[in-house]
This record gives sequence, C-alpha cells and structure tokens, in this order.
Amino acid sequence: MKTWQDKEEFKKIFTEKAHVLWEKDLQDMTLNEVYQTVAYMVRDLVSQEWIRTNKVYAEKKVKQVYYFSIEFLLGRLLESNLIGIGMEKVCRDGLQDLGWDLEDIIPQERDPGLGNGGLGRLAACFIDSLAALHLPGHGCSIRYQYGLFNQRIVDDQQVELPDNWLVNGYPWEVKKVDKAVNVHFGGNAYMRPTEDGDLECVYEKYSSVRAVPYDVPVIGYHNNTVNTLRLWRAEYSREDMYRELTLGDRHRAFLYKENVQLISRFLYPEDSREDGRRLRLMQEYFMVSAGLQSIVRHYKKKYRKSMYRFDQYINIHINDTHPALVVPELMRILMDEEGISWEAAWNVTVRTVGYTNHTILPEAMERWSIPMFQSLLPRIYLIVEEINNRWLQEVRALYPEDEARARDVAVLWDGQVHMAHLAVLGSHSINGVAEIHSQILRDSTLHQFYTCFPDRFSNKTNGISHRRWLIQSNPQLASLIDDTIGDAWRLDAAKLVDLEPFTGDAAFLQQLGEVKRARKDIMATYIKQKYNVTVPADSIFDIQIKRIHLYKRQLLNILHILHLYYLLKTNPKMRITPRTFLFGGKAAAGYGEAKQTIKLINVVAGMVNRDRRVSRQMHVLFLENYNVSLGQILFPAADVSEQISTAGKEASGTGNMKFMMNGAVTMGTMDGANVEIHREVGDDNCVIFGLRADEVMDYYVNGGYSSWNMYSSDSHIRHLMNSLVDGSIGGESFGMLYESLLDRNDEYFVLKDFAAYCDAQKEISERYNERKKWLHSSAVNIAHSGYFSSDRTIQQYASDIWHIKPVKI
Ligand code: GL9
Repeated sequence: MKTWQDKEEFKKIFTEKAHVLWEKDLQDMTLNEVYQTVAYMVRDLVSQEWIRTNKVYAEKKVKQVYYFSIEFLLGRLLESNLIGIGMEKVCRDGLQDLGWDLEDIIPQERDPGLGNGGLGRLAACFIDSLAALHLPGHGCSIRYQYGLFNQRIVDDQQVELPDNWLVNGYPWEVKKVDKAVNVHFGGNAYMRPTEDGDLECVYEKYSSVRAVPYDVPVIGYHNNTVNTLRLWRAEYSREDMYRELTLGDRHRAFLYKENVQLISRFLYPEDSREDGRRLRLMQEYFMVSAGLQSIVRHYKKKYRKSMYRFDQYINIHINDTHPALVVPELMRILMDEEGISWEAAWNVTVRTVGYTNHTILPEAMERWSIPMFQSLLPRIYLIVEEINNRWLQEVRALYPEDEARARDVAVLWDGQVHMAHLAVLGSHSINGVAEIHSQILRDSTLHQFYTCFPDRFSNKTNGISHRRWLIQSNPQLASLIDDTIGDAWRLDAAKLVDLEPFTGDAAFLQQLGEVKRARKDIMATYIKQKYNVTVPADSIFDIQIKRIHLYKRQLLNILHILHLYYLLKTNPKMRITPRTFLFGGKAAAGYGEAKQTIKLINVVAGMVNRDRRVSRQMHVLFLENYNVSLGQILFPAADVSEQISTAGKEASGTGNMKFMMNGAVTMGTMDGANVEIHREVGDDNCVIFGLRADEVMDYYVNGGYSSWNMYSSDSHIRHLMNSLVDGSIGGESFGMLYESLLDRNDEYFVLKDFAAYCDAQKEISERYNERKKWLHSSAVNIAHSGYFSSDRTIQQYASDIWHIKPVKI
C-alpha cells in the first residue's frame, strides 16, 4: 500500500491537497477543512488497494459474503483508518509541524448516526473484522440523510434534534452513479398461463425508484484488504418524473419526487419497538432489492457462472429480520428474470441466505399488515403467499389436525406477514447472538422450527472490534499491554490471555491502576468542561450506557441510587465507598416510560449533586447524546459495568464486552453474554445477582409474583414508590413509572430484584476498597476479554455458515 514516507512527505501532500480542495492558504483553513483534507489523503492512499481488492475477488472468483443490515453504527473513521494503515504517527507529527493537533482534528468528523444501538454497532464491528481478517465480505445498507436524533437534555428531559450528519459532506463516500438500479413499488401483479402450459407472472403499472449506491471503503488492519460498505440512496427516476409532467399534472409529479426521496431520508429510531409503518417497509424492500440486483449483476458480469450455482459463490446474511425480504426478492429475480423454476430457485435461495435473530421481545418481532404489504409489493406478496402455502401444506401433512402448530410456524397468519418466520424458512442457517439467547430460540421462540430443522440452528456469540474498543479508544491501556506481553495481541485478540500470569504481578497492577486513573481523569475533565460538575476521580466510576428501555432496567439503578440518598440523609454518619454514577442513552421519542426514566435520573442527579453532604460521597450524572464517540471516552474510564437487564431479555449485549476489555468489573444478571463473561472470569471477578431466566419465565407462565406484595412488605420499596408520585423528588411526579412498577405488576421484576441488587452493590463497594484484589479482577477481565473479539465471532460465521476463506491482497 502507498504510504507517506515521513512527516515531510505528509506535509507536502497535505499542502498541495489543501490548495486544490479549498483554494486557501493553510493558515486560513478551518479545523473541519483540515479534517476533510486528511480524510481525502487517506482515501488516496487506499484507492489502489480498494480497486485491487475487488479485482482479486472477481479474478479468483472467490466466494463472497454480503452482510445486509438496516443499520451500521460506524462511529468516526479518520482515526480508525489512520491506525488501520499504520499512518497515525506520521499524520500526527506532520499536522503538529503545520500547527494543528490531531486530537483537535478528529472530533471535526461527525459520528454517522446510521444506527440505534447494539444491532447497528455489531454490524460495524463485523465489517471491521471481515477486513482485518482479509475475508471477502461487504456491508449493504441505506444512506439515511438524517441519522438517529441528537439528544439534548432541557429541563431534565430529553429533546430530540435532527441529526443532519451530511451537512459538511462525507469524505469517505464515493457516489457510483453508473451502478444505480431501479426498484419497483405498487402496481398490479398476477399469474397468467403461458403458451406451453406454464404460469408466468405479469407485473405492471408499478412506479420506479432509482437506487444510487454510495460506497465507503472498509479498511483492513495492517493488510491490503479494502472491502466495501455500500449505502443506497433513493432518487426519483427522470423518466417517471417526465411521464407525470407530460400527463400535465405538476402536483402529482412533485408528490412523486417528494415521496421517493423520503425513502432514504430518516433512520427509524424505534429501538425494539416495531410500529409497522409503511415507509419502513419501503426502506426494507428498497435496500434489499437494490442490494440484490447489484450483487446479481456483478455475479453475472464478473463470475460468468450459472445462476443455479449462485450459492456457491455468494452468501447473503441478514442482520435480524429487517432485510428478510431478501428471500422473496431473490426468488423473484431467479424466477422472473432468470427463468428458473420454483423448486430450483428455492434451493438456491435457501442455500444463499443466513439469518441472525437479535431479539425475542415479542413487541420487537416484525409483522406487517397483509393489505399494506400487498399493495406496496404485489409481486413479492405473491411469492410470500406461495412460500407460505407450500410450507403449511407440508406442516399439515406431517401434523394433520394440529392447527396450533400451523399457526406457530405460518408466514401469513391473522392478516399479518410474520417476518421472522419468513427469515427462518428461507435460510440454511439460523443463529442467536449469545448461548442463553440461542437456547431460548431453540426452546421457545422458534421451537417448532427447531424441531423441523435442528441442523440449521447454531449460536454465534457476539463480539466487538478490539481495534476500535481497545487499540483506538484506550491507547494508554494498549501500550501497557504491549509493554507487558508484546504486541501480538493487536493482530490476535485471543493472545490477551497472555496477561493472565501478570494478574497477580504487583508492578503490573500498579501500572494498570495508573492507566485507569488517567482515563478517569480524562472523563472527569470532560464532565467538568461540559457540565461544570466536579466528580472525584478516586470514586468508583459506575456506568450504565445503552438505549433506555424498561427491560434494561435503568430504573433499578436509579432507584438504588435514590435509596442510597435516603439512607445517607437519614444517617448522617453513614459512610459508603464514594461513587460516581454515570448514565447515558437515548430513549425512542415515542417511548413515554423511557423518557420519564431519563427525567427521573436527571432530577435525582440534581438532588444528589446539590446536596453538600451527600455529594461528598456520591455523584450522579446523565451524559447527553450517548453515541460511539462518547463511548470511546466512557468505556476506558469505567470501574463498574452495569448489565442489569431482566434475565432472558437482553439477547447478548455488547457494551458489557467493551467494559470488560477496558478492565471494568461487571455487575450483572445472568442474561445475554453476561453468562459467558461470568464463565470466563468466575465469581471472584464479576458480581452476579437477581432472578435467573428460567425463574423469570416461570413467573410469566405460572404467575406468583405481585409487586403490590413487595410494596406492602418492604418499607424501603414503599418509600421509594411513594416518592415517585408524592412530589418529594424535586417536586416532580413520575406516574408512568409508578404505574409500570405497581399497577402493571412490574413486568421486568425491578422490585423483585431490588434487594439482591442492593446487596450486590454493597459487595462491589467492599471489593473496591481492597485495591489489590480489585486491580487483580480488573486485569483478569482484560486477560479474558479476547474471546469477545468480533474476530472470533466472524471466524465462526466464516467457517460454519458462510464457508468463505481469507484472500491475501
Ligand atoms: C439487539 C439486542 O437487544 C442486543 O442484546 C444485542 O447485543 C444486539 C446485537 O446482537 O442486538 N437487538 C436489537 O434489536 N437491538 C439490539 O441491541 N436494538 C438496537 O440495536 C437498538
């Protein structure tokens, strides 16, 4: 790969580039212009390899995988790309000579807000790992003009501001006008007999949307691989526009244009609460159809192989059900465009597609009303109907007179299209994202399917990119690890386990303590600057950052804090280990309870922080606008990682892994990947509490839990609950939360787990006071975090599901 020989060469190229781009003298450049200039310089360096990577894949006709995801939460790319090509230092030194600090340039890049949370960030870690492992794998998604809202806190409450992340342009993308395709919506579809007695589909009177791809390079780590993230943007097709205009209806023409552009305008911020909106379905089909058409076109042009062998060269992975229309869309292409029979097309489709499930929350399961689906996608509907008919015929033949079973596995039922069932049926591989989650899929959520296709089910425990979440976000810890065990772990995160012998080494632990302290100081400085709050860096930094959701139980955390506050108020002599409780996360705009939780946190924070006496022992802060970049400051600063979801609800979690890798101790329930974290580090190095998933399930099925009983029998709980509605918390009332906890019988067992949580928190405080033991735990967590590298996860997908092999570029 081309590189900058030294900082002199960097400065020379920078100066030339800046002149061409901005027609300005260097001293007149804005910081944002400096950022863009460097970004374009990085692209120049990788452009040959980007072209070459695609060429090599095509020439060798290697099998490739396409990861379809409605979200990719990338985070900033400048620093990660500089690290990837090994040019961070040259760039830093060169900029320094020119009078800029790279640390001031990096924040000029806006976080592309193309995701809501874990699911989107997982997709970003996955393409990072694919490139790092020189695997031929690419991303496919939508280029939303507005990402997830920016969160402001005003009067203790969340306010959502639009995230117009593209205002200054996006230097990492390349628009590929020549690769545009058309996607059809609406119209009529029906089957008619052909001359030779077959049936063929007629699809007419549809309207067309032009899908234009914007490609972003996905740069490997110290290798020459540059894969592609292809983001589709909806544009109006000129022909349709002119047709409307020649019909003389300017208003209709205008409407057409507006509606088309809406398709890629907004990311849906719903986070595990599907609301079945028509525009969302349009987005899903738009991405799927555009992505598939371009893959098929490329396959035919470059691979020149029969469509019957498509699955031998192409694998398509669907990240949850949002891209599940890949199944009928590939069927459509194979049958209507390639003239292949149903049976053959079905075989190719199933062998091509793999599906990962990311949630078992019933409200998050995608379902579409049949009338809406049918009117929007008439041809696709016919195919889904046929898939459903053939399938139910099989099921009914196997289990006659068992309509309950038919209902449990139907794609079409009760006037709805059930997307998870479509995804399962159309895939040769179905996986969950942590062991306990995959177990729940097999035992309950998808049990009937599991009995039909046991071999198709597997587990692939999630992972995180240790390049972004350790090398990039915690360089202090990264260099301590280098000094201790060498730097081989940078290429192979499993080698972090070489730290194990040092987890009892006093000198190492001392340095580890210093690194953590340095990162807490950075965090404290950020908090001072942004919120003018002084948090003591020697207190326990206890952090819960993730989307705000009842099942994630931020409520449990804040109720415990309120409980501590009351204890400290009534017992002035009481001493606790000083703590700083930090929260961050966005609530879906329409999710009342989540928004009220944010308000409760902020009001309690105000009460605690303003109390002269209490605030000597604890602080509480809600950090605005949690996103990838803020995460890069928070994870390294944490002592305690709050992973306290109701057992059985969090499919995996990935924040838990980021904390662990940065040496935080997990305070968690036996849920998602916490179970595996616990297995890796043992009871001494994490704190587990609360109901187990089977106990939760048992209460749901058999009853036996009453939150009113908890209220009556526990005076602390009574006090807390009353204070939610009697105005004693900052004169505010939190009726929705009160109702959810008491009138709706505490669906997420917050009160049931409350006592156990308080005990677990005490345990944390006690352990923290034994500094050597605590640092040992911190070290054990880092040493055993290698398993949670997304490189391990991707290697498992590559060998068990995709059957793709590394290709050296
Ligand atoms: C999620 C699960 O809730 C998480 O537990 C899991 O770690 C991730 C990635 O597998 O997927 N599923 C889901 O819909 N979201 C997840 O985070 N939600 C968002 O991404 C907002």
